[in-house]
Amino acid sequence: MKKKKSALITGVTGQDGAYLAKFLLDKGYAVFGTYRRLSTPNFWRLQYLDIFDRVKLIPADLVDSTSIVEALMISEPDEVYHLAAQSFVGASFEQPVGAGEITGLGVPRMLEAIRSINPRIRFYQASTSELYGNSNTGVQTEETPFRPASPYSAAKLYGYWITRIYREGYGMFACNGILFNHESPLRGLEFVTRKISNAVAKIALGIEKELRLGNMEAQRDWGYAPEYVESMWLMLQQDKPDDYVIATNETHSVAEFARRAFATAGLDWEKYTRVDERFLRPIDVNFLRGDYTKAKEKLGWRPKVTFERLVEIMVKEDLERWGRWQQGKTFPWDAPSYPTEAGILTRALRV
Ligand code: NAP
Ligand code: G4F
Repeated sequence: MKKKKSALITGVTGQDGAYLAKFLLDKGYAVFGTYRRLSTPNFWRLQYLDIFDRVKLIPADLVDSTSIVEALMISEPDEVYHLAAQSFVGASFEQPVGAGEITGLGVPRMLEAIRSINPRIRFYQASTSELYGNSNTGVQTEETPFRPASPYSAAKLYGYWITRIYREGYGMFACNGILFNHESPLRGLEFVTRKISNAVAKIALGIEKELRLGNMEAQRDWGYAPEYVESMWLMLQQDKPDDYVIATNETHSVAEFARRAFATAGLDWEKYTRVDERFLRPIDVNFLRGDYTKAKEKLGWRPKVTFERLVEIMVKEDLERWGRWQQGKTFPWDAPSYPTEAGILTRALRV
């Protein structure tokens, strides 16, 4: 009998890791995923998608090469999807060394381990539209120059190039997916879209009174995460390794997202939203818009869920969750145990 294809996902507990695990399980893969041994494990997304029992979990940390080697030896993968990172841009200004150590150096730790164990393993690197920074060229393609604007994106730039260097230098099948922002009800609460949808739900149900945001003029190209993970898989099924932009080619501001989100719950956003300088970054990326023509032509990939529908999906799901919570129901979910941001002290409070 033909052996099942096997995939190792680093960061399987995150938004993309969980959706990708589900996608690959549905394709018949044996799915292994690395997770961090925190004092309290973080498996809610896998439970939410009802795949917790089907993913084979391996403890590993990107700062620990031995644990990466172990994960590869246990899983013997055909494909590795390297998604683990310290992925919150705001936090990278607070922990720039951690960003370099985990998000940057984590990539060659993966690639070196693969090269020595089995260089035929196909490798996906989670690159990002943050690489463009404020390159101000309008629509961004695979050819647009990078100009990182955060410790996070500087670390991702290293990850991007080291992936290309292993591809060109050692002939490894290593691809960069340059993914623009993608969101979903499984998005972490630190990120602006989920922060908004969660707050809208709480305000609509009388649990919270206001929403505090930073730069509301920032514009992003926001897509729907479950669709984006398919592109990762498609990249690793091609004859040749390459790099691809994955995006919607549409841009909206944070203010527009907030206005629509409140409107979905029948509320006027201006009554409830305030600017709070704690959420401003030392440098921000003002405008992102990706041209996914190459992905469409070579991978046959295109986005389907519109911006309007994305906002609706996220707000409705958070409304539904908080409604169930008010009825005393319990289910895998992050928001009830998330601390109020008023208690979080950041460097911004000192400057
Ligand atoms: P996410 O939800 O924040 O997930 C990040 C994952 O990395 C989590 O599983 C986390 O584990 C793990 N991780 C963090 N530090 C680690 C370490 N030291 N060792 C091992 N694992 C560690 O991020 P996401 O939205 O799914 O994004 C997935 C990847 O795509 C990230 O690399 C991100 O930078 C990149 N990306 C995301 C987007 C987007 O819009 N979502 C766009 C472009 C690129 P814990 O659960 O233990 O924290
Ligand atoms: O939701 P964000 O934190 O996402 P950001 O910085 O664009 O990064 C995300 O997308 C990248 C792809 O481009 C990924 F590589 C990265 O891992 C991550 O997934 O912020 C979006 C925008 C920023 O301009 C930010 O300044 O929203 C602005 N914003 C305004 N108020 C806020 C807030 N962001 C957050 N997180 N919280 C606020 O209160």
